[in-house]
Amino acid sequence: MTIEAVTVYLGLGSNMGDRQQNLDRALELLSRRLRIEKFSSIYETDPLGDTDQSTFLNMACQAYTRLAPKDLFALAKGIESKLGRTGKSGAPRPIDIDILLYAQQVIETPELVIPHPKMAERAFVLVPLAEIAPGLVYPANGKTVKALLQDITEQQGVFKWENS
Ligand code: PH2
Ligand code: MG
Ligand code: MG
Repeated sequence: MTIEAVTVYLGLGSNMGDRQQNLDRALELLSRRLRIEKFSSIYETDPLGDTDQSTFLNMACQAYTRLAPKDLFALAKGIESKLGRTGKSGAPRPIDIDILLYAQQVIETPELVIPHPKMAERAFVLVPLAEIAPGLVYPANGKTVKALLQDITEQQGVFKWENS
């Protein structure tokens, strides 16, 4: 099904193997199917949730696509598998590709929830996202990404990665 092209935001993270190369390869594979318009710097971030794992490299990108949400999700999962991701959702991973926002749509299906349910509380998502889209509006509460970031008191653990 062809649908109208939309702007989407993706969050990428890696904490296994050659993390920077994993991000580069994921972007390269994404760019075969999406028009990547902007990407943030890379940040090294302390693990959130299960803190007993290696530090992450995280970044965000803005893309333009005609893929429907479920097809974009399938693309992201396919690239995760291609780059060697296995195991449970919280486990260390060569690459995690999360759909943060799909236009201003709110989608809640058993497989896929957009906006990403935890994005508003995670500095490792908001810091890179604010770099490329500070004025972007979070549909749930009408706040901008910049405002969401200011709401987070805990911004430690996110450092600009020297190589980026
Ligand atoms: N992803 C998680 C859980 N915790 N912590 C950091 N720093 N970066 C992540 O990408 C991350 C995390 C689940 O996807
Ligand atoms: Mg994910
Ligand atoms: Mg994730």
